[in-house]
Amino acid sequence: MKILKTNAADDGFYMPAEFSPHSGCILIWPHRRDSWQNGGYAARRAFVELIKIISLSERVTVCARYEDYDEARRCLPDHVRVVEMSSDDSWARDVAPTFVTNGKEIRGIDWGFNAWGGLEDGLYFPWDKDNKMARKICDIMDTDCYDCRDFILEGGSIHTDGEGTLLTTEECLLSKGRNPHMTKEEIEHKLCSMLGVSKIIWLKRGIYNDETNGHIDNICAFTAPAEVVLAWTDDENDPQYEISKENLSILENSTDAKGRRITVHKLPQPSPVYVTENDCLGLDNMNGEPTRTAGERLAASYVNFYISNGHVIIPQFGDKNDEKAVEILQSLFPTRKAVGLKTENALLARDILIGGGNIHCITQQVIALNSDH
Ligand code: KQY
Repeated sequence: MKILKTNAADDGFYMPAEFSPHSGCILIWPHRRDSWQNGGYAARRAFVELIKIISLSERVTVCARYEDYDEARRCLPDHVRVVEMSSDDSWARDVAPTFVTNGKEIRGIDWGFNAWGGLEDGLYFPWDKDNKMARKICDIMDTDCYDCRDFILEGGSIHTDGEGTLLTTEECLLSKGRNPHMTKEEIEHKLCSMLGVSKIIWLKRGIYNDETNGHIDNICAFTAPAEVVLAWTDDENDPQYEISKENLSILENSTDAKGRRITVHKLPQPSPVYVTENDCLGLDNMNGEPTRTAGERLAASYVNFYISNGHVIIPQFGDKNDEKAVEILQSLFPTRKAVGLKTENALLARDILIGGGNIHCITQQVIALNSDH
């Protein structure tokens, strides 16, 4: 594996859209007892059910710490690859490399990671093991790796259409805890030069109370070039209403890199999901402080879905809008099967949500070369 100091776009590389073919998917076995309640057992069950679906149509690699390797290996199907790797938590979208291609070769980008805001408003300390994962994963995947550690970025804070357009939020990318020394224009320049995009659509804010400073992957996602889904509520009393309305207006008044207007599909929000006393009892403290408070609103959203080669896998919260979300996404992805993440007696997505994110946040796609398909 070579460590590259050049810019990916100058080398002819770009980031494809998530709905392009994948060669695989990377996840990290959950272990933090202050992120995942009750020792992480419910979260692990959710991860395993998710992995079973993803691995029907693409190769899944799970990184597990030394202490967890045996258990991960025992719980996961034989065809899933388990590799030993240190980590601080389990958010593969944010700590694994962003993969880019020139059509003939795949390379990874190793961004700086500081746990969503470092000492300013980050969510845990230390984060050095997470920060080293992208490079290690490039080694396993046999891809060269761009060294972009001087720029803090998480995979969940960007979405591309693979045709030159990138979606992000100001709340996140302009936050004080990431790259405060850079102007918005400098950040745009960095994204264009590393991801091969030429147009950035800046939404204002992400999902209400999203502790990542409003990652895009919870509020808006491309479903096709010039088509997005946007998390939506009609409830004017919900703080989410103003946020979604403002973003809708931005999207409706934007064109993409190819000059096309954006079609926006509203994806209804689940009713607010709150942390319960019982949830709190199952969580360890972090440095003596609780990580969750009973009554706290979690950043639930159906937009946090994962697109595998064969499926679109959607969080489910036991809500009246669960089926509606699956129906809408099925109509937008006619060549894939839309499925909700649940079993008969468990709301698996809620078990992931307690940790602070959902399906998209715990999965990182490995892109495929066209010749692989
Ligand atoms: O990408 C994400 N949504 C990760 C959130 C991390 C929360 C840590 N408890």
